[in-house]
Amino acid sequence: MTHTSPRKALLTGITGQDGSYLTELLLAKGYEVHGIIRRASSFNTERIDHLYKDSHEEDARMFLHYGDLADSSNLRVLIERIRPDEVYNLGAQSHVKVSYDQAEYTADVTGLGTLRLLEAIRDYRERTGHEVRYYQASSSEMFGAAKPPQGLHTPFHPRSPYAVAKVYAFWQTVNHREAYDLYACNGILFNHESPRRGETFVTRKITRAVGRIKVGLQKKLYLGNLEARRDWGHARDYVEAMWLMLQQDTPRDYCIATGEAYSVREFAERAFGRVGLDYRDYVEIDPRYFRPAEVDYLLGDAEETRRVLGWTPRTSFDQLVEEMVEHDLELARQEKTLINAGHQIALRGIGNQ
Ligand code: NDP
Ligand code: GDR
Repeated sequence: MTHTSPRKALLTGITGQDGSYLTELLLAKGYEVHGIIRRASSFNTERIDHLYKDSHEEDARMFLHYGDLADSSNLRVLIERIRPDEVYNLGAQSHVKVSYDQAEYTADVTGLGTLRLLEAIRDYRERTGHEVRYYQASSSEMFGAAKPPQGLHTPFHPRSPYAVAKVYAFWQTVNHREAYDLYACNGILFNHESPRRGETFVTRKITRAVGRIKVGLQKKLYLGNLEARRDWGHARDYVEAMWLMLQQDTPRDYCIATGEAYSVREFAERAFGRVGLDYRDYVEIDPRYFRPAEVDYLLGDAEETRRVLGWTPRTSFDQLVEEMVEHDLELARQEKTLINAGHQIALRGIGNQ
C-alpha cells in the first residue's frame, strides 16, 4: 500500500489493555489513530491519557469518538466519517466469569458487535471502493476444553458465554473474508498480561495484592481455581503481531502464544516470591471465584504464525511477573502515601470476578 497522507486506524476497545499498547505502536509508526469510547459517568480513558492531545493542537494524531458495538448506526457513521485503512476490533465484554452473569449482553457486544462492524465495513467498501483491512480479537478461550497444545487446526470447544460469542465472531470474520473478499484476519491470542491488565483478571489481581500486602494495606488474597494453566505472554509483544497480520499480502488467521504454560498457583508463587513472601501464607480459596465450567489448560502452538509473520514473543514469563510486581508495588506505595495523608482509597472491584 502506498499512502501520501498518514494511514488511518480505527480501534474499538481503545481504552482497554490492548487498545492502549496498540495505539502507542500505531502512533509510533506514523498512523492517525481513531478510537471508539463508551460514554461513562466517570472518565474511563486512564490507559490512554498519556497519549492524548487536544484535537486543536496541530500534532494531535489520536482522536476519540463516542460509540458502542451495540449501536450499528453509530458504527456506520464513524466508518463513513473516518475512512479508516485498518480497523482493529478489540472491544468486547472480555471477562469470562462476568459473561456467565451477563450472557446475553456478552453475546450482543462480543458476538453480534463483530457482525455489526463487519457489515458496516462491507457496506462502506462496496459504496466507496475504499479498501479496509480488519483485525478480529479472537481468543484461545474458543479452544476451551480441547486438549493442549492448541493451534490453528484444533477444533473449538468453548466453555463460557464469552467463548461462544468469540467463536461466533471468529466465523463471521472468516465468512466476510470468503464471501466478500474482505482483508480480514482472526488473531487467536492466548492470554496476555501487563501492568495495564484489568484488576479483576487473575494475574493483575495477584500482583495488585502482592504490592498491597507487602506495604501492609491488605492481609489476604482470595482466589478460585489455582490449578488452571495458561500460556501467558506480554500484551506489548502481542499488539505487534496484530499489526503484522494486517501488513501481509493475503489475509488469514493466526495463533499468538509463547508455547509455555504455568498454573495460577505458579504465577502466585513467583509473584509473592519476588517480594520475599510465601504465597501460602496469604492466598485463600473462595469458591465464589470458581466458574460454572472451567478451561483447565491452554498452551498455544504458534509455530506456523512465527514462521509466516516472523513474530516472536520478547518477554519471558519471569520478566512479565517482575514487571507487573514492580509496577504494583510502586502503586501500593503511592496508595499508602495517600492514605497516610488522610485520603480514602478503595480497592476497585465488586468481589466475584
Ligand atoms: P479489556 O477488557 O482490557 O478491554 C475491553 C475494551 O472493550 C475496553 O476498551 C472496553 O471499554 C471496550 N468495550 C466493552 N464493551 C464495549 C461496547 N459495548 N462497545 C464498545 N467497546 C466496548 O480487554 P483486553 O484489552 O485485554 O482485550 C482486547 C480484546 O482482545 C478483547 O476483545 C478481548 O476479548 C480479546 N482477547 C484478550 C486476551 C487477553 O489475554 N487480554 C486474549 C485473547 C483475546 P471500557 O473501557 O469502556 O470498558
Ligand atoms: P481468562 O483470564 O479467563 O483466561 O480470560 P482470567 O485471568 O480471568 O482467569 C485465568 C484463570 O485463573 C483462574 N482464577 C481466577 N480468575 C479470576 N479472574 N479471578 C480469580 O480470583 C481467580 N482464581 C483463579 C480462572 O478460573 C481461570 O482459569 C482472559 C480474558 O482476557 C479473555 O478476554 C481472553 O480471551 C482470555 O484471557 C484468553
